[in-house]
Amino acid sequence: MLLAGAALFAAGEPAAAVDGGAYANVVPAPVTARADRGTFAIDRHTAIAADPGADGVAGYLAGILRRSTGYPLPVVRPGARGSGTIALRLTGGSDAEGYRLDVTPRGVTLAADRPAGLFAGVQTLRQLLPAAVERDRRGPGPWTVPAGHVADHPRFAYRGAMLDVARHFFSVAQVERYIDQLALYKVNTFHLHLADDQGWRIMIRSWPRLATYGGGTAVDGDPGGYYTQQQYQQIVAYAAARYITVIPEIDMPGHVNAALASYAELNCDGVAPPRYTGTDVGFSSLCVGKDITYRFLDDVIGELAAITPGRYLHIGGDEAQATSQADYVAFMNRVQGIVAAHGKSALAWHQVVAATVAPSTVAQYWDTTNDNPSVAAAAARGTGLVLSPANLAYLDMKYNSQTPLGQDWAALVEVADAYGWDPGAYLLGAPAGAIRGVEAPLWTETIRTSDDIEYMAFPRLPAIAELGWSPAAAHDWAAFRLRLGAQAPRWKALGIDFYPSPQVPWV
Ligand code: TNX
Repeated sequence: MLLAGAALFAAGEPAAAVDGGAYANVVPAPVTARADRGTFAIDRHTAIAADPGADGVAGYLAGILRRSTGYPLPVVRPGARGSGTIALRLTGGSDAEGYRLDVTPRGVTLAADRPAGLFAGVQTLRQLLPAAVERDRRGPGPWTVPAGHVADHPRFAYRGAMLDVARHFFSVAQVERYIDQLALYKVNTFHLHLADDQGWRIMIRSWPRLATYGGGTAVDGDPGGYYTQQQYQQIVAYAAARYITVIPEIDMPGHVNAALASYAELNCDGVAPPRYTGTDVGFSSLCVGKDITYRFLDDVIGELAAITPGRYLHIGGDEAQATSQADYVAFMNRVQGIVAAHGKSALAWHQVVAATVAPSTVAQYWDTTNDNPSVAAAAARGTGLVLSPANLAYLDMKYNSQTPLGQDWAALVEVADAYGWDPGAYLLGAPAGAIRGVEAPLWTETIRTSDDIEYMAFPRLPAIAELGWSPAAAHDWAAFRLRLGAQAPRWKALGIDFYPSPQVPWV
């Protein structure tokens, strides 16, 4: 088909996807992609011509290209050069993340209404270049981009990944490394699970022992740690520079042993329990009847809201087995009000639907069945849903019984399982319009290093990311496994330690 000069790979044409070279291998699959005749070559004369407002994206692209090509790639204003440029044009409409990419032998034009769209388009452009462009050392090239055209926009506004830094702590550098990997696949939301039974990972200045004592341990007695507010803001800024919004989670009323251990007065009996380094869930609860609980939460939520630019704070709400149902409902209702009082909206695990769900609250569904009438009913009443079914989207599930890391309580999750569902039609009785998107959580009871994170996230994170971005009509396992296999040289160039699933024909 390439020999015919032009080939259109629209969503839902799996046969074509194999023949289109780089354009057919983009993950997540674009809405439309067409390969044309010819190539554009980046050379030592190439400039990046950025509209005002596109300088941030231009600098990011230049950073990637300069490292591997060794070329200067100056960022200039459009008009300064005619051909030989990579032009980043802002078209000023209201499409939040869509973009158009045109590559001809004369140059590259990437156009989008918003910088976030340009950023998404840059991720596509990276995948059209040789994998060696991802190396952090200069290579010989040639740095060619096949000619063609892409018009693209996401299916869902929320495309998330979660990292649990409570069970094991990860440094700012490790978190930033993961954020860079999320950006590759157009993930736009980073959910940071900051507090759980085993550790409290963010400094709250009005309650400092949460971090200094409650953050001092991790699962198995491994080293703890916490982020200062400045470090947290560094993570938020690093994500924002990649058009990724951070959603911090303080899990409550359960999953709070680290807080209870840090302040005796938060306990109903006034006695602080020891810190916890095991992996059980569902044994701790805030004291729902005590006033100090709500002063504490007002302080915590207030400090977190002040350093979180995104709209959402995640208030947990899962597995509150140590809280009575009446207490749970009263508590979740009150906490949603505290979040609103600090100008934010709540995200909560789906058990929140047992309470009175505020119109702005979004529920995150993690159960392992597609049949949950109370969550579907909430969605029908207007509650937005983010889907993270544990047996499909949890990155801490083992791939198979031999996987050295992870758990298996929800399922063994091979790549085809992670990819094999449709978020828009998954939850029985939930209107498609209630689905805000998908999220791939990575719980870290068994995860200790960046290699561990990557081994569990790759290749399932790109699978979930594609479910979130690509049109339903593009959903095709036979084509996806080929496109996924073609990513391997990029992961190797980036030093990503991935699971080489036997389901995928790795290049
Ligand atoms: C369930 S499902 C949890 C986490 C655990 C995870 C381990 C849900 C919202 N919570 O507390 O870390 O399983 O797979």
